[in-house]
Amino acid sequence: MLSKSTYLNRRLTLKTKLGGGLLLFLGNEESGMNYRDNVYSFRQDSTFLYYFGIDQASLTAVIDLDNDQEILFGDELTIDDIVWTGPKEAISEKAAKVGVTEVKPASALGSLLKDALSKGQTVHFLPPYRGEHYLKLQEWLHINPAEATQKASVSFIKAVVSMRSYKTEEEVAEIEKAVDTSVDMHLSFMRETRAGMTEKEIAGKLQSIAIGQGGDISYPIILTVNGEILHTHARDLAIRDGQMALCDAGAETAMHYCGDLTRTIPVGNAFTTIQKEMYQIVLDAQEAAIAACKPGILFKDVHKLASTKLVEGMKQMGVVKGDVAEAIEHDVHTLFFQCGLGHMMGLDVHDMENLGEQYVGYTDDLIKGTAFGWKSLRLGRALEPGFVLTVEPGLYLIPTLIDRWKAENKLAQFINYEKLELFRDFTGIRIEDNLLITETGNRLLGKELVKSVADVEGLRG
Ligand SMILES: [Mn+2]
Repeated sequence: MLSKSTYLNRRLTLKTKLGGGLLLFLGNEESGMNYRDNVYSFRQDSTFLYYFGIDQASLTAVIDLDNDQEILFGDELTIDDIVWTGPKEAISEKAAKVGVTEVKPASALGSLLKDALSKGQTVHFLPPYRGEHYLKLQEWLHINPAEATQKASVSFIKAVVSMRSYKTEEEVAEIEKAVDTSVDMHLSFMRETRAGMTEKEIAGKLQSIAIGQGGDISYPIILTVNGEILHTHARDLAIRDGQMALCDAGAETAMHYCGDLTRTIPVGNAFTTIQKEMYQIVLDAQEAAIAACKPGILFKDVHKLASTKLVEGMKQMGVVKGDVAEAIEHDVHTLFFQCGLGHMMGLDVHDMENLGEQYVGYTDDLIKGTAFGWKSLRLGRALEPGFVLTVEPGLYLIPTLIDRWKAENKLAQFINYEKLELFRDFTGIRIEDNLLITETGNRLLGKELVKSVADVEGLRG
């Protein structure tokens, strides 16, 4: 938990951004895996954490702007509960630590909302993403679950985004803690991975590092010798010399600020010649992109810059032909780079993604693209000091996609399909770091994690 004044100030600022009505903050519930009491690891809603800081299930908070009230709803433990859980700090004590003085039982919320609706007060809520959110909105506000997302309050969303997007010093310190743990996970991956291990065996070790340092992983670890499958997870598959292993893994701290790093290594001691050349293309693209990140530049343009570097590299490999700028205008890069260059990062690894990518990564004047490749770019807007984001270019040779484009002879004026065939089973490479936009440029967050070919191979010796 941060200081009481942090939470008081955040709520005060939020209140000045919204004219009136009632703000509803849905906390998260415990969630049963296979029966009610055998639960997934609890994760509180990030916006709830941002304004109320209490990392506990079954809480809801209300800010009544019209009557200047802040109320936390939740039930204190009964003696029956304590038999199983042991004594815990009371909700009222936790509430006091974040500057909330009014705590009511959970059952009092329904009537309060009913009352508000009958008085004609607007109840603002954020887009739901868990089953329980939809049920609560239906019960309390009579919102049809199918319409709940579109009925979410745009002014509330925009107000939250306008605050959570700018990380304060104390948040940056917490994010750097998460990145430092993520670096430790990657150092273990880069030093200890050996042929014959399974993907799961390695991923399991990395998760234990995150838990051992007081938090957990910030998303399921991607650890694979098939880096071209963007969101695959570790399998019971023994890895072999000659392959590359891609690890996309990050930790979150006990306070739930996140890190998100990716490295790609040779399973043996060294990259093959072709792996090395392709790796260098991705690294050059990443370094060019990072160097370009500063206040004022559209991240969409940084994405385009990275795409250009990737296509220039693929031209050197003989796979792309013709004018690179023209090739980019035709989206040739999406054959190798189908996703976005990066995203905001904070209390969520894809920060505020549940609030809507258009509101978080774009603006009223900059609408998110819908074309293949561009639709996966979560962040496009102009960068500002205080933004924390990832920069993660990659080259992904997806056999099914290559076959599809080849069958259609798609953009054949720019692609040497004969040459491309040699890369059909190349797999994929990604390199990802986290940075803070400063007044003059940017700063890499966390301890340095090596990434040059020589340094990576140095750890593999
Ligand atoms: Mn990422």
